[in-house]
Amino acid sequence: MSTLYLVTDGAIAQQAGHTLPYVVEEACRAGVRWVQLREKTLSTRAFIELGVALKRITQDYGANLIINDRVDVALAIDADGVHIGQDDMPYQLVRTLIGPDKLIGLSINSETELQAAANMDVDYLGIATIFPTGTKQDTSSLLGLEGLRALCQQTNRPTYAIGGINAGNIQQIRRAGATGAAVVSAICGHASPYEAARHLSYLIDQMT
Ligand code: TZP
Ligand code: MG
Repeated sequence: MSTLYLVTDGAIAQQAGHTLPYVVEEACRAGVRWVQLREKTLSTRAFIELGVALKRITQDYGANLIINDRVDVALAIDADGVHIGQDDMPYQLVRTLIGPDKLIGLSINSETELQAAANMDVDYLGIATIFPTGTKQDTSSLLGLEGLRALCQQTNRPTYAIGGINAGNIQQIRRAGATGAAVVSAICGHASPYEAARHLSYLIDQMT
């Protein structure tokens, strides 16, 4: 299973001339098995409709569909899990609401946050933010490769790095000890999401 993780951004996809279902289908076709639906501006109704459309695609490929922030949306569409950040619903509440069988990912940016996550039964850690990125405005402080390495050394959980990852640096992410890499613009904003995903997954999975 590829360790490349696609996080969606409808606006970036649209600028590149794509719909999100198209991007997700192309990425899955290229081997991506982790897809996170991350929508900050959609109405709840539109979010659910998009989630249902993406679930049909991810299910066909046996890919995990994770919903960012919105536990209610994840429950409504029977997604595979939820991704939460430090300001979102606390882990224990999310787990109670979605049950033991669903996946939960948690974003962390520091050793303190890593330690706090130690007694949570999270399925993976998102490690943010690695490199400068134009995709998210309110990013946590930049960790760089050394910061990523330090955090990865202190946990046995699967770790997915995010922030400014592209074909030029994705191999360094694995060299620093992360399980995988999560990308937004490198796939959503590419003229060919299929080619981008295929190349990125080739580069990162070559390192495993
Ligand atoms: N969290 C930290 S950085 C980021 C998120 C969602 C955006 C990463 O986007 P890109 O385009 O892969 O740099
Ligand atoms: Mg969040």
